[in-house]
This record gives sequence, C-alpha cells and structure tokens, in this order.
Amino acid sequence: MLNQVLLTFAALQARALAQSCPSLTASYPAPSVASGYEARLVAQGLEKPRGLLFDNKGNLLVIERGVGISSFNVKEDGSCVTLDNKKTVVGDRTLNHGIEISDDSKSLYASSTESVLKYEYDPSKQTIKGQGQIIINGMTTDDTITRTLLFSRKSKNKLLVSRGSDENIDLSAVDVNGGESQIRIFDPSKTGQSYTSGVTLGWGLRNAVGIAENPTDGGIWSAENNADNIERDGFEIHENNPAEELNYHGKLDDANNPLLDKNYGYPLCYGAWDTSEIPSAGSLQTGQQFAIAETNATNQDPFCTNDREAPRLVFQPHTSPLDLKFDSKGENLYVTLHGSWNREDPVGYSVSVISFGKDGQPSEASTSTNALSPIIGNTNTTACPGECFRPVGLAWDNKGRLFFSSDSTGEIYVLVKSGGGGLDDSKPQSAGSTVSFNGLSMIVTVVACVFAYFL
Ligand SMILES: *[C@@H]1O[C@H](CO)[C@@H](O)[C@H](O)[C@H]1NC(C)=O
Ligand SMILES: *[C@@H]1O[C@H](CO)[C@@H](O)[C@H](O)[C@H]1NC(C)=O
Ligand SMILES: [Ca+2]
Repeated sequence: MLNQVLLTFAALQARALAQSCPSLTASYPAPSVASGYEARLVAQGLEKPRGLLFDNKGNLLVIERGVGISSFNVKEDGSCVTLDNKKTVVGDRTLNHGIEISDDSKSLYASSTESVLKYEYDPSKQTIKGQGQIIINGMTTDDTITRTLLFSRKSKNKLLVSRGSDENIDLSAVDVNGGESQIRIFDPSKTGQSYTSGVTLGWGLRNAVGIAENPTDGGIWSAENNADNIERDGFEIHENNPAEELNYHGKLDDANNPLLDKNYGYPLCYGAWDTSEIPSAGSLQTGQQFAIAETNATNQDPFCTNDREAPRLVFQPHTSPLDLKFDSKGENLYVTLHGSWNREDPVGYSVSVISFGKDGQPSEASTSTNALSPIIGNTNTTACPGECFRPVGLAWDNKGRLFFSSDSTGEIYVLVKSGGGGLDDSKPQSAGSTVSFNGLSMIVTVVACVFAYFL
C-alpha cells in the first residue's frame, strides 16, 4: 500500500517536472551528460545552425547556413526555457557562420565567405531596417568558408575577424600580405574595408574558428583547426598529429602588446600531440611545434621553437574546436568540438570546458593532454558523424544558461546545472522560480530514495 502511494506520488511529481520543462526528443541516442549538468533540446528543424547570440531583449538570433538570420523568442516557465515564435530576420543565403551585435543591440553583424555585413536592428521587433552594408570584403578562399566575428567588450570599437586558409596546407600563408590564416582587427563603423587593410592581431593560424575575450583581463584567445593528412620525413602521421591549438594573443587595450602581429606557425610549424608517432622527434614534447618536410624535417624544428609562437594548450587532433565562450569570472572557457571527419576512430562531438586560473591563463600546462573536460557528448561516437549531433555555436543567456547549436542535426540545446540553474552562477538567477523547481526535484529525489528502500 505504502509502495503504491509512493509510486503514484513519484509518478505524479515526475510528470509535473516533465510538464514544467518539456524537452524535444532527438532522433539519435540521448546524449551523455556529465554529472551535475542537464541538457535540454529546445529547437529542431533548423537549417545548419551555426553562430548564435542573444540580443538585449533576450531573443535568440541564429545564423542558419544558406538561409540567413532567424530569431526565436525565449519563453520562461520557472527555470525552464523553451524557444518559440521563430521568424526570419535577414534572408541572405550567403550568410554562413559569424554573428555579432553591438552593446545596445542596434547594430547586427554577420559574415559570408566573402564579406562582413552590418544591419540596423530593432530588438523589440526582431527586424532590420533597409539592407545590410558591406563593412569588410575580399575574404573569399577556396577551402575554409567561415569568418568568425568577435567584438571586444574591453576595448572600444574593435571587431576581430578570423579568416582561414585557401587549402589544407596553404603555402601562401607564409606571406602576411596575402591575408590567409589570420585574425585582423577592424573599426566596425567604417564601410568597404578590404580584409588585408585590418590590423593583424595574429597570423600563421590555419583556421582559428573560435575567438574569445577573457572578461576579467581582456586577454584574447583563439582555437585553431589544424591541418589534415600531414607527413614528416615521408611518413604519414595525421591520425594523432598535429594537435588542435589554443593560442593566446594578449590584450587589445595593451598599447605594447608583445603578441600583436605574431606568427603562430602555420603552414611551416605544427603543435605536437602524440610525439611517439613523429619521426625523429628528439626531445619534442606535446604542445611544442615541429616542422614538416619530405626529408630532414628535424633541421627546421629549432626555427619552429624559436621563431614561432607556441600554443598555450593543445587538444586531440581532429576534434575541431569551433566556438569559445568564457564565463563572467573568466574561470571557465567553454568550447564546442565539431568532431572529426577523416580519422579512423571519430573524436570530438562534444561541448567541453577548460579551466582558467586567476592569472588569466589555462590551469593546465601547455604540455597537458587533459585540458578538456566534456560536459555533453554523443553516447556512441562510432556512429559519428552520421548519427551524431555536432556542436558549433555557443551563447549565454542573461541567467547564465549556455545554449549551443548543432548544424548536422539542425538543433539547439541548452545546458544548465542539475535543477535548472545557470552554468555561470555570477549571472543573475530567477530566484523565486528556481527555488520552487529545486524544491520539487528534491521531493522527487527523496520519494525515489524512499521507494527504492521499500523495494
Ligand atoms: C639530411 O641531413 C643529412 C645530415 O645533416 C645530410 O647529409 C643530407 O644531405 C640531408 N638531406 C637532405 C635531402 O637535405
Ligand atoms: C554504435 O554505432 C555503431 C555504428 O553505427 C554500431 O555498429 C554499434 O552497434 C553502436 N553501438 C552501440 C552500443 O549502440
Ligand atoms: Ca601553431
């Protein structure tokens, strides 16, 4: 009898919870989520969602590759969020990845392979006025197509634009004037600027898709997607080398930034991951850079160590880091890993977190192979990329919940702490409703424990 009562009570509570926070059902096995976190699928049926952000009225804006910019209203019910009322903000099929917005949400920016466009935006209606203006152009390449945008929040009027290589190993990137594999800084109030007219923040960065600014000290970080199919001394070593890299670019408001205009190695030097598979590795360690050549590549290794800026962290090759977002205390850097496409055993396909210290630098050493802690990933990566979600863009809402897009499955997820709170707990919380939700889940937990005891 007691069992029955408890069972009914538990079922009722569970249903109340489920009703209070609906989650859509994925067409693939439910993702694995690290303990202490919850993931909820909040949108489906999008066309390759890439970059995303919130405007200052709390609407979510998303770039759908080959479609344009769409918006969703966010509906809140306690700690539970759902996306609603999708509409097209900009219908421009050339837009494919980058999105940014000014602090007052009146200027919206988006990128195509060729250009950065600026739109006059009204966040209360989610509409633009007139046409987009081309503020930067001359960026088309044959290989990489994304142009990531990042507004500095520390240093006024600086828009960072990352542009990748023209081919896998692009020898033209040895010339800074070519404009391949670089991050440049632009004044967003000017129009019609050619990419190569921007100030070079860093170069020799094959395809630095992720860029982020540490909100505590203004340090700029980028995540590089490294080369495929590389060889050294005639040996193919691409399965476990080179590493994906996290590079540091100093602070934009530092007039004497020693890292301004530095070269980070590509296409001559590459971060090492598994040194046991690199011929004539000598004393080379994980995280240091090595040269590639048909013969005697070792002779060039000192150049890579001495004349090129080394990564601050390295990640497993082929994991494809795409977006980077710091929390408001600069203690955690979240990263989307889009996953491999030409590795025997698929890797990546997760959202992970990197720990940062009070000094504004990663907690792990540059030689570490453990810098990433996964939060959400696919349960069966053997089925990837076919049957897997592939994380791309990240965005914080004003309660510290972290949203991410998956382009392969056309979805948007939200990550919260168990019980519904934000991952970034220095952002304001919805106090009343969060408490009642926590109360409810506690009852369910207690009831479930009692029930288990009686069984
Ligand atoms: C490789 O290095 C060795 C020893 O320094 C040298 O004898 C040889 O000529 C080099 N080979 C090439 C192709 O540079
Ligand atoms: C994982 O996916 C592979 C490839 O689709 C499949 O063969 C295998 O059975 C799956 N494993 C599990 C445990 O589902
Ligand atoms: Ca490098």
